[in-house]
Amino acid sequence: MTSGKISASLMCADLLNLERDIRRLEAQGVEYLHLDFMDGRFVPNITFGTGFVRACRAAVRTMRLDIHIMGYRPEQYFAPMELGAGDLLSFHIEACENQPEVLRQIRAAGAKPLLAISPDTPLERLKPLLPLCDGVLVMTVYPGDSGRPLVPGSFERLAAVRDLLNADGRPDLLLEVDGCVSWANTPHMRAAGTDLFVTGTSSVFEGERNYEVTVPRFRTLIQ
Ligand code: S6P
Ligand code: MG
Repeated sequence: MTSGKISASLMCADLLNLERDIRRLEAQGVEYLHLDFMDGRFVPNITFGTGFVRACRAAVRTMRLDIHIMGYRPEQYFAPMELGAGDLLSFHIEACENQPEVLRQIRAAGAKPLLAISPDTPLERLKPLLPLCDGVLVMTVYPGDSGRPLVPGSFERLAAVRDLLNADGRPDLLLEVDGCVSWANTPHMRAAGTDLFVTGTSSVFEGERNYEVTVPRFRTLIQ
């Protein structure tokens, strides 16, 4: 198994000093910048708009964007976000009606499509879509905000998704975990076969956000 990768959740950074934080995360070799796009309906919260996503794409030098849309009709945002090559784009299967077509649109834009799944959604719903996607983002908290508690049974759920991918002959698909990826939870998530870890207030961004210490410490957990 290759080493796990880090996706740093921007909503957990210093919101008044985002460019500085982006540079500091890149200096630590963080691979992805996780952008939580919310529509105020699928989840009550609002974070930022499509123009902000474009600004982040222009700002990153070594990180790739890992865009997580928590909103209905995700496809309406692809063009204004200027979705493009190198981006990861996950959308919730609970918030989208024509999933095969939306997956196709993401791929046509040059991005990698991932299926996001909320904690109470049956995993069987992923099955018919696996041949069309590049991975699965498993929410291990209820979506909508940072700092939420882990949903019980999440380690087993991650392992079940990994089994599903393997059984489908797709061990190459990316397994991403999002929610309470804490110091204590991460080794269990890694053992369940997770590749990509969305880090937030419970690890890399905790306390004073001392990325020079927290990122290398996190890295030791996902080798
Ligand atoms: C939640 C969002 C996440 C959070 C992340 C925060 O709706 O999708 O990406 O930003 O989970 O991490 P933590 O460590 O505060 O739970
Ligand atoms: Mg997220």
